[in-house]
Formats: sequence, structure tokens, C-alpha cells
Amino acid sequence: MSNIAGRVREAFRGDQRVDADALIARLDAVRRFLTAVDGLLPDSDLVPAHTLVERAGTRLALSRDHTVVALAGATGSGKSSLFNALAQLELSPVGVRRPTTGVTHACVWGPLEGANHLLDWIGVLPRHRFVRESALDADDETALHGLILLDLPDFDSVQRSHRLEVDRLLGLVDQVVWVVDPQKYADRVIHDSYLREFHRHRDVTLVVLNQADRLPPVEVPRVLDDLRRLLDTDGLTGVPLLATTALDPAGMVGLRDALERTVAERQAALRRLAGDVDTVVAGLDELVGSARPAGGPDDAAINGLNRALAGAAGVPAVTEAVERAYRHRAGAATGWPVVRGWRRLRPDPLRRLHLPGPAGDQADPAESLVAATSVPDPTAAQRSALGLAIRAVADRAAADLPAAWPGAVTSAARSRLGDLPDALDRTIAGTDLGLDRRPVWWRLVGGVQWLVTLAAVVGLGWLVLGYALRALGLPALDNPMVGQVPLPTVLLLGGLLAGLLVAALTRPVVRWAARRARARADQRLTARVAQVGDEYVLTPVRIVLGSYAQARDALRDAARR
Ligand SMILES: Nc1nc2c(ncn2[C@@H]2O[C@H](COP(=O)(O)OP(=O)(O)O)[C@@H](O)[C@H]2O)c(=O)[nH]1
Ligand SMILES: [Mg+2]
Repeated sequence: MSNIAGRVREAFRGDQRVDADALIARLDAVRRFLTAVDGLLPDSDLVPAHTLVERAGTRLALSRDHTVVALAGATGSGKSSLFNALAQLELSPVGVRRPTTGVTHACVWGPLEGANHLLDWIGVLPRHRFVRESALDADDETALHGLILLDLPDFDSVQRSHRLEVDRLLGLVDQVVWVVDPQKYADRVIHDSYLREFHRHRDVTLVVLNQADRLPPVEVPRVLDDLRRLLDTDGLTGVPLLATTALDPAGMVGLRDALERTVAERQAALRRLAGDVDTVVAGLDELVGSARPAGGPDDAAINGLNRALAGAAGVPAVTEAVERAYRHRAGAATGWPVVRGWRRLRPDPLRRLHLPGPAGDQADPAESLVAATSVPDPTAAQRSALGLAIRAVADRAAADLPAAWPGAVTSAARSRLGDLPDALDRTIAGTDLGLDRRPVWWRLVGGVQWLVTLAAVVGLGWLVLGYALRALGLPALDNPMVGQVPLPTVLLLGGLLAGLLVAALTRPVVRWAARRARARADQRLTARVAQVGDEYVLTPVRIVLGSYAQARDALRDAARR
């Protein structure tokens, strides 16, 4: 949060109470976020969120009555001395016995039992746990009941394991008291590597300038001012800053009071986790951004996809076969009966593609389930056109999404690419191409053709009979005349001419109707192919876009304090 309003709000957060239910709701939102992006975003980006969800769940389940406060700082700043002074016990070895401070010691105010699970989880060994309750002056300590104070190893230790231990514990404790001394308070390590990292945990951060007795009293305010200025640059504006002297009980009063307040409020654990959620949400913000998720791939990209799918599925080959099949079948039904039979002998163009042939000539239904038309396989050009179209769909759909998402959208769009050829083939095989019904006009024209042919045959028969009678010297038939021409001749020639004329007139009509049949088949096939595209390409893309929207909403809920 970089704007001024944000800074002001953050600065005053120290006084705000964190509602446990609200915190749990925010953690749930982080969990929802993780579910939404599972498998879509790189796991490495999600580690902090997973860690938070797990840690927070455990911390809240373990004990909300205890407050875990860590004393952290550089070697020799006086952590162990403060620890001992607060516990009023010589527990944790002070400087003279360094470097034994590589282990964390814990002091529990109040009964140890309740705190044990918490300390097990934090990882403080039982032999390094102490109880303040057993001391004789226990009554004075009731104000600190519930406090678990940790003396951490030095974070500037030369031993890497100590530093790792400090980092681990700083991730788990509820509140941190940073201990600095007059010599090293301005040290870059403490500010750059630690304090600055804690700027989202201001409300569980406290800084003490220890060994204040080593400064001339007039110098103390000046050093505190200087330290305050450094803390401001660290982003820790407003955190409590105290001067302490571990060697003098009077020099510990301010720190004790601060700890008593922390224990009484029982807010530190919640505030710490709230700060953790802030940190995680801020880290995820870039992954999700605030882009409004697009409604889905746009129409232009979808049209391009459908065209490419149709090409790859062999729709043009099928529709061409439909046109030819129409002509073939119409010819067989309406052609001149003399040559019709010969036409039937030629194979039906659709059957050649293993698509439904003429009615009654259907392929075995079981066969069509396993698909396998003989529509030619897509060419390399068609395949790459399909690849490009799928890519375009993904690109357009992901255009407004943050950088982490387009990859996921593209993989989703391509996720079922391998199943596409079969699905397309099955779809083509299962599409009703609209050629099953024989149009009435075919039958009418066919009937007319039969009639005129019959007339020609009758005329021929009549003429043959006339010739035969004449040849045998029998009395000739008295042929009725049509004008100057005898009726049998009219029947024969008229029938033949009419047959040829009807065939000639029908031909353009058949061609026109065949083109219409082709257009109809094209429409049906394209629609079915588009359904396949929707199922195999667009739906996976929409699912990812839906996940994005869910992730975005979840993160917005998680950010709400
Ligand atoms: N004068 C003075 N010396 C202190 C104070 N606190 C710690 N020391 C001394 O500083 C040295 C380092 O202290 P220690 O508690 O071991 O520091 P740690 O490394 O942070 O645990 C020891 O010799 C302490 O006696 C203080 O407030 N005033
Ligand atoms: Mg120490």
C-alpha cells in the first residue's frame, strides 16, 4: 500500500482490535484462493500462502490464551539479560558464556501444561522451558499470566543454523521485541534484513534500546530520536520504542508494562496472523491483479476457431460429397428411365466417405460409434491453422489477465487437442446431412418420366405391330392421326422428346437444389463442429477464466481487514 490513505490506516492499526472470526474468514479466503488457482499458477509462487494457511490454522487451534513474545536482536544487545531480568531467574546464559545462546529458551508465566503444545509446535526443547509460576513472588506476576517469552539466538550469529532458527521462529511468534544497543542500533543488518521485513507487523512489533545506562542521560533522547527516524524509514512508523536497562529493575518498568498490556489484550496472535495475511495478499496481488476477468473468448476468435475446426474436420470435402451425392441420387430418381439403371451402378459419393449413403443403405450403427469416416485426414496446413486458431482464442481470452495467467489459459485451450480429431470425426459421422428424405418433386418428375417413356413404348409397340401386320399382308391398323402425323409416331417421338426435355429441364433444378443441400449440410456440420470446439477448447478456457474470477474475489475478501 503506497498511497497516503493506506499509510495512515496502517499507522493507526496498532490500536485496532482484530476480530478472530474476521481473521478466520480472511484465512478461509486465502484457502479459497489456493483452491481456485491449484494447478494453474506455479506452486513456487504459492508457498507463502500455503505456509500461512497451515501455520495460522495450527496457531489458532493450539492456544489463544497464550501470547508468544520473542526477544530478537544482534549478539550482545542484551536479549538474554532482559530475558533473565524479566523472568527474575538466572535461566538463559548471559554473554560471558556465549556462544551457548544458539538455542532458544522459553519462560512461561502461568501453568506450563497449556503452553506445552504451543512450545512443541514452536520447537523449544522441553529442557529449555521454564515456568515463572513456581517462583515465590508469583502473585506479582499474575499480570503476565499467559506470556511465553522466548530468548532467540543472535540473528547476526556466525553460525548459519542460528540465523535459520531465528528466521523460523520469527515466522511463528505472536510478537517480537527487537533489542538494540547504543553501539549497534543503526546497524544495516538489523534494519535491512529484519525490521524492514516486519513493516506489515507493526502492531506486534516493539523496539527497545537496551543498555541505556551506558549512555549519558542527556544523550538518551537524542539516540531514541535517531532510532525513531531509522524506524520510520523501515516503514515501522508508530511502533512503541522504549529505553531499557537490563541490569536495573527500574530500567525494565516500561518493557514490563508493555508486555502486561500485550498479555491483557490477548490480541498479539490475531494481529500477527492478520499481518501475515496482509503480507501474503500483497505478495499475491501481482499474480491476480485487479483486471476484470473477460467474459470469455470473443466472437471473432471463436469464428476463426470454428473455421479452422471445420477445415481440419474435412467439412469442405463432406459438403462437396453431399452436393455430388444429391445430384447422383436426384439423377437416379428423376433421370430418363432408359439410363437410370446405369446411374445406379455408380457408387454413391457419400458412401465413399463412409457417411450415410442412400436411405436404407445406412452404415452399421456400432461402426459409426467408433467413428471412422473416411474423410481425408487434415493436411499439415489445416493442422497448423487449427493450432493458430486455438492460440488466438487463448490469447484473446487472456488478453487482460495478469502475466501469470495467459500460460494457464493457453494450456487449457490446448488440453484436449489430442482428442479433437476423433471427436470431430465422430461428429461428422453422426451429423444428419439432410439427404435422407427423397423430395416429393423427385417422385413427380420420376413419375412423369415413366409416363412419357411408357407413351414412347406404347407408340413403338403400336408401330411395330403395324409393320408386322403389313408384312404379313394382314389388314393395316387404322391409325388415328394427330394433324398429319399418325398417333403411334406421335407417341413414340413425343415420348422420347418429352423424356429428353424433362431431363434437360430438371438438370438445372437438380444442380440448384444440390447446391442448397450442400449449403444446408455445411450449416449443420459447422454447427456440430462448433459444439465440439465449445466442448474441447472453449469450455476448458472458460473454466480457467472462472478460476481466475474466483481467485480474484477470494483475494479481495482476504485483503479486507
Ligand atoms: N550496562 C549494561 N550491560 C548490559 C545490559 N544488558 C546486557 N548487558 C551486558 O551485555 C552483554 C551481553 O548481554 P547478553 O544478554 O548476553 O546479550 P545477548 O547476546 O543479546 O543475549 C553482557 O555482558 C551483559 O551483562 C544493560 O542494560 N546494561
Ligand atoms: Mg543471548
